[in-house]
Amino acid sequence: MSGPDPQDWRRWVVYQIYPRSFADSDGNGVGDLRGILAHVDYLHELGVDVVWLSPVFRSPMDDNGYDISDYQDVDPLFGTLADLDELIAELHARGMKLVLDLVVNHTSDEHPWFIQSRSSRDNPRRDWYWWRDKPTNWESHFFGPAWTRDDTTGQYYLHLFSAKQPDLNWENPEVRQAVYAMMRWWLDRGVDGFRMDVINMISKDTSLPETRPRPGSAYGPAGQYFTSGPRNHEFLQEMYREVFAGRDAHVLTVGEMPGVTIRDAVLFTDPARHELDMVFQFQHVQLDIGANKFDLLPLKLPDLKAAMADWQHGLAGRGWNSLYFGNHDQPRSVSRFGDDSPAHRVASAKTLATVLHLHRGTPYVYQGDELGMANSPFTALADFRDIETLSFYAGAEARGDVDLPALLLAMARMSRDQARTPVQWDASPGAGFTTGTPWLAINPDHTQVNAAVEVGDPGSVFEHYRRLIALRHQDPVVTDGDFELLLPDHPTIWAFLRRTAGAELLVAANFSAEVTALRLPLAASQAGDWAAAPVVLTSLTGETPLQPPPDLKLRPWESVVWRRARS
Ligand code: TEU
Repeated sequence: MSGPDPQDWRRWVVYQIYPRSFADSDGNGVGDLRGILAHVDYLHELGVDVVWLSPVFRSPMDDNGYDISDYQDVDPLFGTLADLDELIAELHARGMKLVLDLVVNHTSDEHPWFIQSRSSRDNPRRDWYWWRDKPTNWESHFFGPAWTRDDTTGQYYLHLFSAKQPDLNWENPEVRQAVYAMMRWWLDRGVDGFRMDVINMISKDTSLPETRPRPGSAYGPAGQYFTSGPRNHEFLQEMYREVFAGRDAHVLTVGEMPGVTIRDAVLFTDPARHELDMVFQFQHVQLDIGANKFDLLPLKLPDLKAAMADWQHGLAGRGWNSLYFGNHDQPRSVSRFGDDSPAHRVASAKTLATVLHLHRGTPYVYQGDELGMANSPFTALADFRDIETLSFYAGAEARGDVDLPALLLAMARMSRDQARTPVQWDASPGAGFTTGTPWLAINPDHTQVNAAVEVGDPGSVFEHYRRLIALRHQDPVVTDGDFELLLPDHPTIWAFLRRTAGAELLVAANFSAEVTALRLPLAASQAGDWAAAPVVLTSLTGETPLQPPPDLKLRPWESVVWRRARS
């Protein structure tokens, strides 16, 4: 089999590092760049092609670095610019690339641009942010009003997130040029791409209309006035021309886009339009969420399969998918979509990875998912650190309209802090993450779930990820194959085909703790051929499937991948 072109970005696998929680080199309880440097061989062994670093820039850390006060320096908490240069060099030396987080919908209120902007109504940078005499009734993503009054001038400024994250005014060409200059500076320094934070919120409806308030509230969500707004495509095309065009190597770009539709995502990712390589869509991570993220709904597997399949078909041949079940804003995927009980955690973590990575698109491995890390047993308010979680709780407490013990239970399932517990390197008290007191408690299960026991153990989640990533690198059908969902309505089986002219993969996964038997709906002409096809990957390492296709009998959380050539 001839392998895919290693220079083709479509075959790359991305690993996300949340630096605060990855590895702490100096014992202050917070992860840092030297901690990452100590683990680059681990990343290389896993086989990932690209590392995406959540923000390491200077920041007051109101939102753990998503509030930036200097885009061109590293926060002392994480290290120095020289450490970052060294990380770029060490990754490059191993054939890996580095993608930075670009957070330019907003800055910190401590960024010099905002300090100048707020200083007087006639400051030259006044118009770099959104100032109005009267606020609208928009709700911020972190709850409460999206406008805050500034005493210096008596006007209000817009912040779609916290009051310490004022929104930049992208209508102003000086703002855009300042952002592009900063991006070029990083690329010239050796960075290979950008993950762009809420980049579909940069173009607002400039008339800033009132929105419909939530029942019982003065404020309401206003997404329709800033999601994929009127000039969003124009701004991204301008960014492409000003920053990416004409560079020697491909600059990898992914836009984080809450609320993006398939129709818009096609426009954002159609290569002919020169905007972005891919977007993070949110459809499949909102299926179990009701009125807000702590209002939990039961998740039905057919809905999850359909959400993923819709994007496969919607972008096929026109754009490109990104694939994720978890990141620093989502709870642990094995706890949310799998089964984190001791009997099924390992098999279900592998099965989730198999299904995700064998869809068409670029897979994102969130730190710790390759170890099968699960949600922590959080019980008290004091267990949480995240601004989104804490401000939701404070609002609920102030209003008195929510059952607080029930809310704590929901927070334990959905809080962003679940993704942010320290990476579990070994069974020692600090989990190999820190010699000090971790900023957020380490999951007590680290005595069993950790890299030291998993690396090299053929049955581990880590080794399964390694095989899965290697499969993508060896077999072009993983990157190139089209996608066909089988059994869309089956409540617990997730099965699909991937197909190129030369080869075909059959993926079948049991998303339940019950042994499940069924016959796959394959055309009669095809069915016989599959019976002889070799297994290329299984979640139950060392076990052979109970039945060859098309008759399947899958053990609890078993997933199997078969491959055959097509003539
Ligand atoms: O998140 C975008 C976003 O919309 C968040 O509200 C996210 O959907 C939510 O946290 C899920 O519960 C990005 C970053 O990923 C996030 O960490 C930042 O807090 C946010 O932007 C502001 O920069």
